[in-house]
Amino acid sequence: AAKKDMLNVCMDAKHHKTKPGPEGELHNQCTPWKDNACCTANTSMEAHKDQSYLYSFNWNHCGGMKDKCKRHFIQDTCFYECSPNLGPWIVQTDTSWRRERIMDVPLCKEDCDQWWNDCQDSFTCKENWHKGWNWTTGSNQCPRGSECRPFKTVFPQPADLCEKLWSRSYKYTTESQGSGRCMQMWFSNTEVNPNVAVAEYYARLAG
Ligand code: FOL
Repeated sequence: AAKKDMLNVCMDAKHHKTKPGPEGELHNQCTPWKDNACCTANTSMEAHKDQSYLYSFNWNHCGGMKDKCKRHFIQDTCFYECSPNLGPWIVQTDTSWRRERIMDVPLCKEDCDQWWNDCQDSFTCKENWHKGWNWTTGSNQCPRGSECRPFKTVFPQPADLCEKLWSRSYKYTTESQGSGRCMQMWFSNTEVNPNVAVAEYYARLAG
């Protein structure tokens, strides 16, 4: 696609707006995207709930996920739902719940490493959280035959977590926050969105 089609866009997925724009207020951890977002204020609220209406996804499928781990999943949800800078990594997909997805978004090392570190005392039964759950109760439960194990056993390295969890939405990188070469899930609401420049860089590379 042409470069201009990659910048400042929203993917065609379950809860995304058709076009990015200001939201005034976004909830808590989604606040950094309030000036230009693909999520609505309501989506940003739901992003902070256990088993929200977004995907009825249960973070606590192997007992309570620790808060310090959960905040990374909330941030991932904010980034996935709100970022208008994912254009260079949007691909078509053939699933019931979305027409487009992201693939191989280069995630900054700190974002992935910290996520992995903070989840070391939480548990899960699956490596890929997109597929293969038991949904008979309405939210995801561990499928028959799977076992709850520590995150470290399921995801031995940070890259295993960031790349395998959402079917390669992310690519692990050794680039640092602020380098202009990787995308940040975490940035302060007082700084300009650092991912704007990163998307421009990768859109230019893609021609
Ligand atoms: N975060 C990021 N970074 N990338 C993503 O792609 C992403 N996706 C979700 C949330 N955060 C994300 C959405 N999560 C199902 C499970 C998880 C989910 C959405 C839907 C689900 O219904 N799974 C079914 C299969 C559905 C199908 O593929 O048709 C299952 O078998 O468990």
